[in-house]
Amino acid sequence: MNELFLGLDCSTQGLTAIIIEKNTSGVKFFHDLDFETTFPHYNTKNGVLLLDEKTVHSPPLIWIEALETMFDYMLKRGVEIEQIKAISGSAQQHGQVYLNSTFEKRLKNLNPKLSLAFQLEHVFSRNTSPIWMDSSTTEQCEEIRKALGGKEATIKITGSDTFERFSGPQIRKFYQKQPEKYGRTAIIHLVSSFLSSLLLGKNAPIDHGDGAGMNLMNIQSKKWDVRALNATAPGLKKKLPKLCASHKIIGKISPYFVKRYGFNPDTYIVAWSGDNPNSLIGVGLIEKGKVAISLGTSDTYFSYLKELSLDLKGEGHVFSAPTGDYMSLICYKNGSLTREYVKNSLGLSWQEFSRILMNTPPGNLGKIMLPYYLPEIVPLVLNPRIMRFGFDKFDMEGNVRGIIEGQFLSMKLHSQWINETPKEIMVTGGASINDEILQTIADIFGAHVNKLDITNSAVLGAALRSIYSYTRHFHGKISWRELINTHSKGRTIKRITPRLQYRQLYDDMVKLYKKHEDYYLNKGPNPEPFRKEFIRKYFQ
Ligand code: XUL
Repeated sequence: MNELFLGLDCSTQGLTAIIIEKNTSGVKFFHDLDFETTFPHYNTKNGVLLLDEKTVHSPPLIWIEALETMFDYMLKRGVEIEQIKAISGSAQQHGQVYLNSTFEKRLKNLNPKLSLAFQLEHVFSRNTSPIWMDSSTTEQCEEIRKALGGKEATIKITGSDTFERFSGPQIRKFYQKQPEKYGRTAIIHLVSSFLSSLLLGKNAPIDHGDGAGMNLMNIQSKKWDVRALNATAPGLKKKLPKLCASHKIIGKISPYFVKRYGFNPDTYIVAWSGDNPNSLIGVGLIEKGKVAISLGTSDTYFSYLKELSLDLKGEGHVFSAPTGDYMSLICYKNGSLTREYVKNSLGLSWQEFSRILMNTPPGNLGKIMLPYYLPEIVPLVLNPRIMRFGFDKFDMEGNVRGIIEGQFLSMKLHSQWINETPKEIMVTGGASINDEILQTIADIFGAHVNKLDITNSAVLGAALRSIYSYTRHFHGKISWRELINTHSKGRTIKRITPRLQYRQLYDDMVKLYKKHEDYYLNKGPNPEPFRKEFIRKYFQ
């Protein structure tokens, strides 16, 4: 009999679904919905509402409408919905959904004849949700960090320093600026636990992976940390869902979906998690030695950690991994939107962009770009500006190579704390289809880059997590290795080799890049003589 498993991924820009079977690597169903174009009535740009340069929200109702539109589409396509055994999901991390006291009552009394978005329109105590792109909470970050005893103490308690986009500082800002609305908030979900609550028909727990991105969960005990709660907002504990292990089966699907879409009443819901923890599974990182780079709206660099190992400098994060171990992560806000901005401002198609990248010399003739089109997380840049050294915005070649080298030199520089010199990099996310970008990554890191046939590894990871939990529940043991071997291992469709002749050049260029970053951000010495020296060494 066909045992099907559904994974969903609610990212910044869209919702994706995948259906797979337990014992074969084939994909039974795959579909993507883009928020901006499918739901234009929410007036989002790339799925977000830019309220001001630092304040970035999304309308949570769009996520509900996307979920039901996806199920409508599955029905229309004749998907064997009743054969789905378990569902898990992935969502952009950190974003919060603020709900009033009617939320759970409404979830329990949904009318299957009416749409979900219609019935849940009034459950919000805040109509928009701050998301991970928001950087408006510097003040609150400082207050919480101070209350927890400083940066190192904060990192030791929560796994990360306080960050503008993390849920705790965001909740504190809401409490400070809109205390009445905070008072009327019965529960605060993450995007992941919000969506799993819909499927479950009641409030769902937050899993340890996504919980670690809040500055509220103790990274050792995996419980809400009383000191962090107190430093954030009064009465917060009562407003937070429970925490649970990422592999937990949190219940069966709500009768609403059984009646409206024909799901089997015995379909199990597995805790949802953040997109990065899900990707870790999707690309098959369950042991040390490999790292992954995700090229999405955000670019992230992550790896599996057997043991808790913190970045006391404070740029990176440690989250719980779906395996119950840990993962390290560094997140860059200037990902695909910045690449797209540079491409568009030069009037290029992606094909032309790639051709230029292929035909320009590694090292960019000594031209250096600091790629801060948006406020940046690593390093912290709150007043963004693209900085060019040795060229201007009209130099087509300089800009194309400049943006790609700038992004990945920065990634190489700021990932050094992980202490893992990768020999293999798994690359995922939309831009991973671009071989020229992947070649630049391979050259800069001096590592093989593996390109996968499924670019959305988060949605694949979600489906795999649902298989893992279901099988563990019904058949006892299942190993991650077994699952990864069946579903992730054979997905490498291309292996890009680093060109050894550029190793020394890029080692020097990372140092040169750092001098430019120090100059611009920390008032360091003028890097121009070093840039000239680099040009003399490699291009004259
Ligand atoms: C991770 C982060 C982003 C979001 C967007 O810390 O902020 O990667 O999860 O998808």
